Amino acid sequence: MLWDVFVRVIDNHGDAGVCWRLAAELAARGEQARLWIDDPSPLRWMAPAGCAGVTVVPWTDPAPRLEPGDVVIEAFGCDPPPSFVQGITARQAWLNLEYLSAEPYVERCHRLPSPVTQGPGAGLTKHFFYPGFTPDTGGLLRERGLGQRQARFDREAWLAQQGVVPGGIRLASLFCYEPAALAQLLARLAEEPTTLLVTAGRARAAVEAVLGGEVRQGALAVQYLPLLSQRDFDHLLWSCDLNFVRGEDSLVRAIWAGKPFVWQAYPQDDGAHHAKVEAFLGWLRPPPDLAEYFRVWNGISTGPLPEADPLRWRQTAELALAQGWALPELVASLLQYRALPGTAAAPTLPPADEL
Ligand code: TRH
Repeated sequence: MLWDVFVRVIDNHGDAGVCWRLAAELAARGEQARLWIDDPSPLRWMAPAGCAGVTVVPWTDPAPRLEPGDVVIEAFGCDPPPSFVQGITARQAWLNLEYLSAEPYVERCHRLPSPVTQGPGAGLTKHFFYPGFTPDTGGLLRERGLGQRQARFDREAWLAQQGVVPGGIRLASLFCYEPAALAQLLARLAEEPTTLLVTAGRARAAVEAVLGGEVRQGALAVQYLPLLSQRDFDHLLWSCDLNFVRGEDSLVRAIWAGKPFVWQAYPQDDGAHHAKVEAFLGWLRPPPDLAEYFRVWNGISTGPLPEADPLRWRQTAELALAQGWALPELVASLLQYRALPGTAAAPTLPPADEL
């Protein structure tokens, strides 16, 4: 089947990152995908090799005139162009893919219909589709073959390629916005030999704002990374003993890495991200010191970063990995949904997921 995936890049990398991953995984499962994106430039570094089965369609104004495929996925309510919507009929499934959250509304809203009352699509019905952390949601995106890739991964060789000599010391990665506790974190990491691999963009700027031009503080050495491909971003997470991630896509990748992680939710002016963090902690069930660590990192608590017990941190990460693997896989959920009667005819059942 042909899937049209629409996304607008608002800011940061998550919109493009999630939708590229989704399109690539549809293609890996034998589907054809067109990724309509208003700013394809991040894909040059995220996915330099492209992907067979995925066509990137620059979403220009006016939009290219293409007939809708079999399924339309509108990511994060981005409103496909009217000229395209005109061609959608009841034959197509039209889904509004929403942001990942562990909040309870996700289960309630997953698959709810959203009748279109205005514009060229009036009379049609879209359906919400929510990734999530329970069996009654679409689940988490996890590509086939991830386990095999991890098993084949050569950590030392990859680190050497990045010019990193781990030398038995603690290795941490940092992908964050501008957490208030950053200076505190750097000081804490500087207490024992640590190399901190800082990702390009906001994380780097935030670290530079604390350290200035210095790349050493106490026992801490900072190394700035270039923008990595999504594959190499995974390799980074697999290589480190501790990962700081942000937004949604890298959170999922940190879970799959199975290594201790701390997550910074996308900060919202009204503090809505606090509920998101708490809901995630409800799923993760970390020990209290680690939960407090998440809260301080997200500005929910103003106290000092607690000393988290590394062993229990590792156990939490292992539990998250196991819980994550037990969830539905997002692309498999989409394929199953598409095959249901009433969501437009589907010729075959989806391939069984590797679970
Ligand atoms: O970049 P983000 O902060 O994206 C955010 C969130 O998705 C947020 O919810 C959304 O509202 C906002 O954007 C607009 O974090 P996220 O979601 O983890 O996406 C980062 C993507 O970038 C992910 O696919 C990994 C990828 N990446 C690389 O491929 N290479 C890199 O070097 C880095 C730093 C990231």
